[in-house]
Amino acid sequence: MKNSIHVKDGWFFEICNMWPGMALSLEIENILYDEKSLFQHIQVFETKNHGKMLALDGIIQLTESDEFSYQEMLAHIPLFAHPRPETVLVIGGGDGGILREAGRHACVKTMDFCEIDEMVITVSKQFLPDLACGFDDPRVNVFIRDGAAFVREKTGRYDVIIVDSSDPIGPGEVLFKKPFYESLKNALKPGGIIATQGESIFLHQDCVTNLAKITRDLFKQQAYACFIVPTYPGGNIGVCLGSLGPELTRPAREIPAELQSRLKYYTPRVHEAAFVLPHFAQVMLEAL
Ligand code: SPM
Repeated sequence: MKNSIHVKDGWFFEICNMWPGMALSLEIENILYDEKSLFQHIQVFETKNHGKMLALDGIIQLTESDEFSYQEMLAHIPLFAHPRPETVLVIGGGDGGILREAGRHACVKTMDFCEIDEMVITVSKQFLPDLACGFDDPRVNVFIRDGAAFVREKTGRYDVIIVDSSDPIGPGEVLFKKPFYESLKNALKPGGIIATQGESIFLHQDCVTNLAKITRDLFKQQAYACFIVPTYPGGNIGVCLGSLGPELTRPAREIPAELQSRLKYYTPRVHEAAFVLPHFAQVMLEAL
């Protein structure tokens, strides 16, 4: 299943079989970058109203207007659920946004970062410096490798692992399968937490239930949180979490006032609220 790239009359159309019968369109002013890497088609657009936009294989990964929501929630939910995260692994997310957020935690000592496509990092450093600043953190160690293979070799190494994947089409597909989750669990220290890009509870119910089943089988605690990202289809996306110990649905630590003042989406109350799901989703996940 491949996406096709649609740009017509000054508009970018995101059209994908994963959300059939609908398209997400943004008005664009310029194409800043348009090349194929070994793995995928990478494009950066200047949009009319949403700042710069990064698309991979025709799917919007982020826009400057609302990227804060995704990066903050995928990073701060697991990091604040952990009482003292020191060793962190980030898989995927070559734009650097998750590293930027994880680096805001003073207790974090090292951040290993594994991305399969080096060109995404290079392009982000050139066009998206407000995200790629995440790579400037001296605690970051970059590995250009297949994330599934990388994590398979690690045992008992990380307090928190965050998987910022694209959708399960193309290079991201393996990151939605059980063997990958088994490796993630094995790579955690006792009491560790994983958080993975969990797709939309409205648009991808098979995917969300599959991730919930996998994490329920493997982890002591499992939960799904969802939040708003206007420039993803349906305007929402989720994070699937698994924990070897800590409660996931509320922060284990207080957020320093200085850090809170720099965030735009995450607060301790938003953390808790993100796990309160609409009734249909609650029924769907409890029925597993
Ligand atoms: N750091 C930003 C990278 C974004 N990774 C996730 C992108 C998901 C895009 N598709 C969303 C589809 C939601 N149904």
